[in-house]
Amino acid sequence: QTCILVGAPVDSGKRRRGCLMGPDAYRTAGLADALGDLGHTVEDRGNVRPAPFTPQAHAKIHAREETIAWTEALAAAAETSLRDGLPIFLGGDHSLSLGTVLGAMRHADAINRPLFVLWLDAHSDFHTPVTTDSGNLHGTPLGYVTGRSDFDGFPAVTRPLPQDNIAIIGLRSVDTAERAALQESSIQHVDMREIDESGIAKPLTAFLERVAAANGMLHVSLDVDFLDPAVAPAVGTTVPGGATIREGHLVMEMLHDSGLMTSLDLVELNPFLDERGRTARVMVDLAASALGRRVFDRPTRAY
Ligand code: DIR
Ligand code: MN
Ligand code: MN
Ligand code: MN
Repeated sequence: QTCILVGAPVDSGKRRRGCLMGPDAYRTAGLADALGDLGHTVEDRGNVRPAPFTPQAHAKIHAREETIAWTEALAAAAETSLRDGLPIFLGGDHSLSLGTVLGAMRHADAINRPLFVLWLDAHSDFHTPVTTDSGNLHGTPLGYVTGRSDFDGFPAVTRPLPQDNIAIIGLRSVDTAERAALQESSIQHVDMREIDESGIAKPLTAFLERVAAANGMLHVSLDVDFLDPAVAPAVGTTVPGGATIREGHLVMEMLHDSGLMTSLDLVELNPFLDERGRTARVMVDLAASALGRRVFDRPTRAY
């Protein structure tokens, strides 16, 4: 495959700074070589930059205009790179996914295929600018792409992503307003209890079967805090009780076996909080598993 690395040093989606260093941390940790060693062609397109914007003061929402500018720039970058290969977006905080998922939706529309989204995260990121408590837009991408209201000033979501096409796995920090909205929605929402009770492969298999049955494209958004902070500490919003390294690799290997993944976000890495690039290296290893790294060969899974 052709893997296209797209740097997205977005740092506007929350108040704690440092995610802007993420793309270079992944480069330093050897992402391109890891994918090249697996036989892929790797093309690093450098970092995306937002168009100039005029910051305005808001009582509630942090850095709204900057995040709008990033959304426009990244939607365009995602749409373009999806035509040429499998883009891997090097974040950057999770507000970058307002843009990458929007771009993936446009691309899927253009080639007449449905888009599915797998969200690996401790949080559900299903807020709107009205329901958010924190005012941090990194908590809103799934609200945005599903067409929830009040995203004034952002690019219009003309054909919202159907809730049925989304799975969120790893949940353990869901705000009150999100909880109500999620439980009423048809988004597949898998919390840590379900993972503990049934294992992570079961809900993932159910989702991948739905993607395959619809001949869908699959955008995967991997938030560092999906993982337990004991193994992935370099993120501003750690929540104890997360996925293990083994669960992370199982998910990534299953994604590769399925042959379904068409784009990938690596988000929320804050190298400023890390020790010796440890979390960046974990994320690079997970990305490698998603692109085919194996201990031993396994048969491809036919869905
Ligand atoms: C929280 C944090 N729900 C918010 N969201 C995070 O600010 O709305 N998402 N960290 O990954
Ligand atoms: Mn997130
Ligand atoms: Mn999160
Ligand atoms: Mn429910």
